[in-house]
Amino acid sequence: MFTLAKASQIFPDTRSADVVPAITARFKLLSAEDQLALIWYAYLEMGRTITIAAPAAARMQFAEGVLNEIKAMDFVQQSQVMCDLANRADTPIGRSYSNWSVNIKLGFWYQLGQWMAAGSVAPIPEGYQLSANAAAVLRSVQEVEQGQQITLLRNFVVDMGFDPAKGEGQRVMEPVIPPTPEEQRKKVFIEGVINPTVNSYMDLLNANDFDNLIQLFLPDGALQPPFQKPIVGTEAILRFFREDCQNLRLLPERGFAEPTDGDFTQIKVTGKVQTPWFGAGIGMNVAWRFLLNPEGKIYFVAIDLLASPAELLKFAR
Ligand code: ECH
Ligand code: GLY
Ligand code: GLY
Ligand code: GLY
Repeated sequence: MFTLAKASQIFPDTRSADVVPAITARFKLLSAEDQLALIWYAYLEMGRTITIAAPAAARMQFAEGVLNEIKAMDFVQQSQVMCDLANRADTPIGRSYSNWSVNIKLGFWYQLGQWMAAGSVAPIPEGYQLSANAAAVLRSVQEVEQGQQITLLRNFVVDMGFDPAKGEGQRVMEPVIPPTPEEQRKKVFIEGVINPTVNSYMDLLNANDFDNLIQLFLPDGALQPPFQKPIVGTEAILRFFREDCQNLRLLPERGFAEPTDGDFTQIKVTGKVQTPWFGAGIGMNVAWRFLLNPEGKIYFVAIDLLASPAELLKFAR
């Protein structure tokens, strides 16, 4: 009937933002110096139009030791640490970094960025000249929409450091906050979709209620985040929710459901997602592609970052 490979092909007309992996691949070919300078310029420019929220103390405590170590170094050593991270060199700091959850990594760079701006951590050298390739990659980053820009920045940061266990090691993650109390929860409305599983999925994720959210999935169900491989099975998906999905805001707008093979149902929903880092400042255009079994359990859901806002309205039969 359905395999994971077949499930991932539902709604094949959905166009995701292929520019993101394409630009990421070009970025990876640049020297460490170029990578850091490019991120710095892109980050400064974004900061002119949107505000990034300061990370919570609960998150920063995990990076604090390494941050203090870096702060105590001289500029030459600090630049070396940053280049080593970009080069994915095998260093103690590179190994610590690779064990941190995505949000701790982002918080770490947020702090270094603050210190660079304040002059207490080595800045990008004044008048630094990007190579021609780096300048071209920077232009490409500047040309995509903001939701795609922050996805690129996030990708760049996630890929740094040195991970001997290739993602299989023990993760350092911030504590899981309690779910939103029942009486404070809001319910989404999705035009064109009346499906209790899909609505509960959105409402439970918005409430950080991961223990109930995971109940919506089949034990061998899968969730595929944008530009990633599917995460398969209860344990791995629950870990991902706790580690990477706190305080997201899902704003589904409309959708379309239809029966498919073996009494399964496939449902496509489009709308926006906000990350706690940028709040309402950036709405990423996304699609959710659900495949539900006859009992309404989730066998597969993919989240796609859409190529353009026009994709929000595309529901091909
Ligand atoms: C400086 C220069 C030196 C080098 C570096 C620097 C600092 C860079 C900094 C960058 C900060 C970047 C940030 C990016 C945040 C991006 C967040 C994104 C979130 C996307 C979330 C989505 C969620 C989708 C999902 C849905 C589900 O239904 C299931 C779960 C899930 C400048 C110092 C490096 C500081 C903060 C893109 C799409 C909807 C799949 C999660
Ligand atoms: N529609 C704005 C964005 O996704 O960046
Ligand atoms: N790629 C979206 C996330 O994991 O936050
Ligand atoms: N300040 C960003 C976050 O809490 O995720």
